[in-house]
Parts: sequence; structure tokens; C-alpha cells
Amino acid sequence: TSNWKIIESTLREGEQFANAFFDTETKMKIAQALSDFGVEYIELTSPAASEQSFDDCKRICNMGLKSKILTHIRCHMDDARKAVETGVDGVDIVIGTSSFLRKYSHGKDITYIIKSAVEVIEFVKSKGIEVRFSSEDSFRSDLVDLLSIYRAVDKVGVNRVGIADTVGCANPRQVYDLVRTLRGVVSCDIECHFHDDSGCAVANAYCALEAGATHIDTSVLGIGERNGITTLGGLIARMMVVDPVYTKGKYNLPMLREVENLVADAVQISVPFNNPITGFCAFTHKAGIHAKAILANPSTYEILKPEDFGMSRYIDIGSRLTGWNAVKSRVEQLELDMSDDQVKDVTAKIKELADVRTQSMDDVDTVLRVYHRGISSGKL
Ligand code: HCA
Ligand code: CU
Repeated sequence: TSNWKIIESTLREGEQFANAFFDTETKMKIAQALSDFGVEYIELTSPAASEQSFDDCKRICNMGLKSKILTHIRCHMDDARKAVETGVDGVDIVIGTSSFLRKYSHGKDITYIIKSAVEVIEFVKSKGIEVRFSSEDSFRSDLVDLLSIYRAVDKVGVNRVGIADTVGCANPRQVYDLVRTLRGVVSCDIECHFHDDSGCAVANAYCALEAGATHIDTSVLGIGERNGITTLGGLIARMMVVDPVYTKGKYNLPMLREVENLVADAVQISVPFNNPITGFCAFTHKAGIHAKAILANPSTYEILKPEDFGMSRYIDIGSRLTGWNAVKSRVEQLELDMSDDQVKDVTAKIKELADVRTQSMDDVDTVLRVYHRGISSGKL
């Protein structure tokens, strides 16, 4: 799993999110932030979608961003002609290959799919830009059909082929198997796109990389059709566990918060409480046993380091689950002079209060200060 790349699709898949409406300025801000964060590719809505989409695509191509700009189109010559006019660095082509899509969507057979794919790929390549071919709903497509399409497009020099779990039905083992098989059939790069309907989108992305995929589609906070796709932050968290040096070297990790906040504001949602890395409790430790060990060595209960993301660790000592070691650390931070026995005594008071109602950091500090005043005046 080295040398993988991100195709960031907040401005394409993300535009298909129920709450999304991005005006030009918002799109440019998001594109700038994603580029500064360091994603290799930014994918934009098809210029064939609307006139504004066409103009915005051109505008973003002219921003001089570090990331390469892609647009995402149907497998049609009309769309392809519009796409290359915008100045993009590459074009992502998609066509449905499952029996559902062939029956209820475009109604074309495999021979037709291959013929039109080859025509569009050759046209885009003739303009000297990258081209990717992807099959929509890959996991419910016939494997023989799928492989023969991929083999045909690989032969005409497509830069990447894509696998898409359009309905979010795939599991990590299926993903591993399909990508492995495909790895043996094509010599081009392999991109993967996973919807999160059954909660596997990050795990599937990871398994795809393990099996030899090279590019993963993400969106910020996972926004997309229905409940969306692999989240940018989730993939980053996963890859920081696997290969922190590579991941840290490539992406500006402390910027993740900014990118997420920008998108959350733009689509009027909040960052989920359990979001990897940036969820409000992602680095909060509560139980006394955990807090004690965290204070001795954070790695005991943290696989990711908050400081890598510009975040900080928080130890919650206002609950009934707290322990005297955690309280002692707060006492020392406040420079209150107390013996261990006194810390244990005041910890018992905190637990008593917390049995009635969880105590805020402020509440706890007050208890500590009052207790300390009591013992100092007792000494006088
Ligand atoms: C869709 C298309 C797509 C395309 C993925 C890809 C999907 O919105 O239905 O181009 O690889 O999930 O199949 O997002
Ligand atoms: Cu999708």
C-alpha cells in the first residue's frame, strides 16, 4: 500500500449530496483548500450538467492549483468534447455495466459499451490528457463482462480503470478479490470508489489498496448520493495507522479540520461526533484506568497522535469513572499543593458529585480549588 493517491470528489460526488449547492466562490474555496491539503486530484461535476458547471470547471482549471483537475462524464462523445474544452488535466468516464443499469438505465449491451468506451478514450487521449474508464455498479456486474471491458480499454491505453461500488453492497473480502483479479488483467492504474450504505467504505478502500489499487475516491465528510462515500478523514486516519511516514509526508494533516469545517458549513451539516480525528471526542479519555495509562504513555490508548493533526488530547475528569491519577495531573497543572492521600480524598468528592450529575472541567476545578483552600487554611 505505498504510492496511493487520492481522487477527491467533494466537488463531483459531493455535489450529489442532498444538501449540496455550491456556488462558484464556494467551489473555488473548497478546491483551493483541497489542493493546499495536498490531494493529488480534484474531480469536478460534468461540464455537460449545466452551463454554470461548465464555467466553474474552466474557472477552477485556471486557478493554478497543485492538484490535478479532473471532470467526470458519461461515456458520450458530446460530453467528452465539452470536457476537453474546459482545460482539465484528465477526464473520468463512467458507464453502467450491471444488468440493472443495462436494463433500467442506458439499455446497451457489452459490445456497444466497449465500442463507445474505446471511441471516447481515444478522443480524450488524442488531446494529450489523462483518461480513466470506470464501470458503475461493478460489484453487481458479470465478472466476465467486466474483465473483457477492462481488458479492451487497457489495450487502447487508458490511464486508469475504475471500480465503483455504486450501491454500497461490497464487503472488504469481495473488494480484495475483485481488485486482485483485475490487477492480473490490466497493466494500467486502478481506481476505486465506494459508497457507504452498509458502513464499509473506508475498510473497502483500504482492502482495495492492499490488493493493488492505486487511487481512492473520497469526499470531505463522505458527502455524496444517499449517505455518501469513503470519507477523506477516515481514509487518512486508516492510512496513518498503516503508513504514518508516507501519509504525513504527503498531506498537510493539520489542515484537515479546516477543509472539513469549510465543507460542513457549505452544506449546513456539523462534523459528526464520532468522526475520525476531528469528531469532538476523538481524543478524549474518560475512564480512570485509561486516563492513568494515557498520562504515562499516550500510545497505550491512542493509535493516532492528536498532535499530528494539530489537535489536542483531553482527559475528562468530571465523571464518576474518573481516577485519582487523572485528578492528580489536573492538580499539578493548576499548581495546587496536595499529597496523594489528599488527591484521593478530593477524587472521592468529585465522584460523589458526578454520581448526581457529570461535572464540567470548570466544576471540577472549583472543587479542587475549594478543597485546596480548605487544606491550606487548616494548615495555618
Ligand atoms: C453515480 C456514479 C458514481 C461513479 C463512480 C465512478 C458511482 O453517481 O452513480 O465514476 O467511479 O457511484 O457509480 O459515483
Ligand atoms: Cu458514487
